Amino acid sequence: MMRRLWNVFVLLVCIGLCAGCERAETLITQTTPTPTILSQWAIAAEASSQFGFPDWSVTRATGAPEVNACEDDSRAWASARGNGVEWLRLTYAQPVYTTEVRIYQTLGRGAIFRVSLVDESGAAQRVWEGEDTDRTCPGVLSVVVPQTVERIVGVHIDLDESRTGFWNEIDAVELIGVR
Ligand SMILES: [Ca+2]
Repeated sequence: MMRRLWNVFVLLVCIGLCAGCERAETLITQTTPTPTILSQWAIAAEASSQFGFPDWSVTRATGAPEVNACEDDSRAWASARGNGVEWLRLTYAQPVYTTEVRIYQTLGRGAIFRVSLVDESGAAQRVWEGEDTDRTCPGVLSVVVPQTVERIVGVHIDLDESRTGFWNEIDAVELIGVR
């Protein structure tokens, strides 16, 4: 009798342990994954004009920064005329809920007057407008935004080079966001 009771007790303990294991496993699978912050460089670009090709062309604004000086350098994008309204649009491989854009400038800083984010439908939304008063060169214009609702795949930059009367060369544009 005692032995049978003991066997029943052991069986109940095993069932309890297994149920506990199952619950623990369920809890683990329900844990929300940590959001991945992704920093990326443009894979393609187009612009209103370019000074040359391949030097100073739009492709020079793709990829990571290459110029570590304030100078006229063919590894950065430059417009054809350097004295009027221009635009530069970058495309990225991974759509992200964007939190920041960083524009790496290597010459003639001060012409950028508007920055917009392009979502997967192609719609552009303005996130910054004004005057880039920081003259640090080479330098980065950082535009921090509340995390976007739409996933972003592009950055559109508007410049007015009549503000500075000179070429505003852009070496790279970094897009930061949550995947
Ligand atoms: Ca470059």
